Amino acid sequence: MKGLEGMIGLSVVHWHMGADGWTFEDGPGVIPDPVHHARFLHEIYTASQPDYTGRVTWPVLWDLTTGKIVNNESSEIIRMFNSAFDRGRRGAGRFLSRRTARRYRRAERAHLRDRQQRRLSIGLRAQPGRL
Ligand SMILES: N[C@@H](CCC(=O)N[C@@H](CS)C(=O)NCC(=O)O)C(=O)O
Repeated sequence: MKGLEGMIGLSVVHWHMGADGWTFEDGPGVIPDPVHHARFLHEIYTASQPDYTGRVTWPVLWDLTTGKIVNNESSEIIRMFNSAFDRGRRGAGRFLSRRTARRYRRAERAHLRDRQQRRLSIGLRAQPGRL
């Protein structure tokens, strides 16, 4: 994808999330973690930040140079891949076409607006006496 296969590795967790979260347990489609040889995804979060206690979700973008998680937000990772590697790499295309990227941003804005409106109306219902 975008000619980045040689630059960006890929690991895939097991489809089943157990009591201790996502694992790299052997299974269909699983690609083990070659950096930490982690058994659980949470090991990767604590390798990045030892006192991490938040949610452990995928995707995760890991930086081999700094030894830290760069980002775990899919929409931001897509945006980074779409723009970060464009300059100076001949032959590397865009991850999304400009048109698709525009549509994606529009849909994302609409989604955020909807979510905000829903939260607002839930907030108003929860506090009917206020405002
Ligand atoms: N902020 C994340 C959320 C990702 C997310 O919820 N991933 C799911 C798998 S598709 C997950 O790991 N869920 C585990 C959990 O919520 O505990 C994103 O949209 O990229």
